[in-house]
Amino acid sequence: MMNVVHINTGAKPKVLVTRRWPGAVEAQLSASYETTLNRSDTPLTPGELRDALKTFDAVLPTVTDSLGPDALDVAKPTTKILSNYGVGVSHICTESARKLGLSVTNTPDVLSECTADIAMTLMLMVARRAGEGERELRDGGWTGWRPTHLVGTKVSGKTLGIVGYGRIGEELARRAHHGFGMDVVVYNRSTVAPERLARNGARQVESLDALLPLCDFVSLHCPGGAENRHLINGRMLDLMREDAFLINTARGEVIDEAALAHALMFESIGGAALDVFECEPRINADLVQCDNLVMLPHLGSATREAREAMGYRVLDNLGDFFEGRDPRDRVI
Ligand code: 8YV
Repeated sequence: MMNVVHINTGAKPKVLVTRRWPGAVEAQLSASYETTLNRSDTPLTPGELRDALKTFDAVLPTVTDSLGPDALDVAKPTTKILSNYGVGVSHICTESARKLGLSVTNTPDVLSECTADIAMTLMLMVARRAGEGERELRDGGWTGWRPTHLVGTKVSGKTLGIVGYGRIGEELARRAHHGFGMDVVVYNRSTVAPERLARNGARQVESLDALLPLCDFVSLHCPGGAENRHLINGRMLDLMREDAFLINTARGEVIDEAALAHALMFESIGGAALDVFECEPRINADLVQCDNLVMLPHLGSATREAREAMGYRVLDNLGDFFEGRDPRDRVI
């Protein structure tokens, strides 16, 4: 059960923050609105979310609040805006939100660099076998240097395929091309402006089928949700080179995890590195067995800087909304 603390009273809009946020942002929210904080930091149940929609003018959810048709099944909501903390909004059912007349905003831009940094971290970790090395060392199994020990794959100068050339994809391209001399190939559902590609020496190909066989590394930066569910399935994994690596910092559902576990176990690809999972925080038991897999617990935006900036971006959106302007990051 959520342990809530009410702060302030008066005619200010009533705002619910569903998880703990950085202290400075919670303080600012409490100063600006009649704010309810979730001190227990446990995710809300669908029932609690429905109650919240009948009580608060604004609900500030995160990826751990599943706002599907069930949680959004409220006849006459008091809530007018879901101001999401995070850029991805695939946990919010667009159709139900539209039906209820809810505005929905997200927090783009401010986490792009940090998420691209994590994608680069994962590329390096999986190619250079950093996870395996750390496990060996901590387990007391390191017997010392030798020429054949934990030999990995060179990253610099290789070909990187980016699936989804939005802000995060472009930031990764910048790092990979200018920092690591990588050749960047892009698959994106719409045509990317030539100058955006040129900045990172990138070229766009027409399909995922065309992209995958070209790449030493494939990094996913497309939205999650129904439209991209299992975009990377067994057939797509078969199109990857047998020494190529798959990186996912987007959303877990973009990859068919059972197919990935199969590809990793049979070494039909070189390895994978995941920051996001299909059923977070539960991890597919087969994946855990795979040594050629690096896993992080959804850390893409987990820096002090990004997490504060995400909070202030929510404050910007709320300010716009309650002062009668169109929120800068409106997605619905
Ligand atoms: C967030 C993310 O930390 O912004 C996103 O979409 O995946 C992460 O960076 C998390 O989703 C907060 O809702």
